[in-house]
Amino acid sequence: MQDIEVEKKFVLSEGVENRLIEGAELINTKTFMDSYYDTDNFSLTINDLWLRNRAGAWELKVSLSQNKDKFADRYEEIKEEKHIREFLKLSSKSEFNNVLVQAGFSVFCECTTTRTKYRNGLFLIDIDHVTYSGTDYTYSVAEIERMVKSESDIEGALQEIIDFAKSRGIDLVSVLGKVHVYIKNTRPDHYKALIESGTIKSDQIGETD
Ligand code: V4E
Repeated sequence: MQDIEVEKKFVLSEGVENRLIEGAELINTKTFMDSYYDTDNFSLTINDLWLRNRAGAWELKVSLSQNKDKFADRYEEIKEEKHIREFLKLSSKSEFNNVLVQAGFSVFCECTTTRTKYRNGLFLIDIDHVTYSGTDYTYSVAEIERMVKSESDIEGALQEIIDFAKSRGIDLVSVLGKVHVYIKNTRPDHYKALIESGTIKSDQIGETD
């Protein structure tokens, strides 16, 4: 049986990082760059589809949330190029980069994340500090994750994550993802399209430094 990731992101404002990692075991720190792709009319992201290349590896995140008001969003992660081509109905005839260009895709966001991973009991905690090519602002976001064995354990695990965060005095506000933040700050037409499609909700918080 495949484990299911239950995860929730939190705003990483002043003091939150220390409260979150108190008593946790440091696992590692990694830095990686992501390039996110879309067409000129935002055909992927208005449908909550996120295509990226991270260190040569492709990944397409496909929203599984039927209800956009749900507290935790869930995404299927398609990692094989062949399956990404199938999902996006792209030709299998030439090299993936060329096929993307021919189909009108280009990079709209390049971001570099320094991620420090901690473990606290059953919780994995990621602290992400993000910079964006061509801008001078930075964004920080925390994620708490728990693995469960079956769908029926998801709600309980999510509640445990929320209780853990509350016990550390962390605000439970709706947070923007790192790519959302870039779109909001740098791509007004794109942001408008995501608000209109319901992919981003206007009350989601994403303060940059
Ligand atoms: C899923 C998604 C996007 C793609 C980037 O996903 P994200 O989880 O922000 O990045 P990262 O680097 O943590 O990915 P990982 O290393 O875990 O694979 S861009 C926007 N979304 C949707 C989304 C959402 N609806 N809400 C929040 C808080 N974040 C992202």
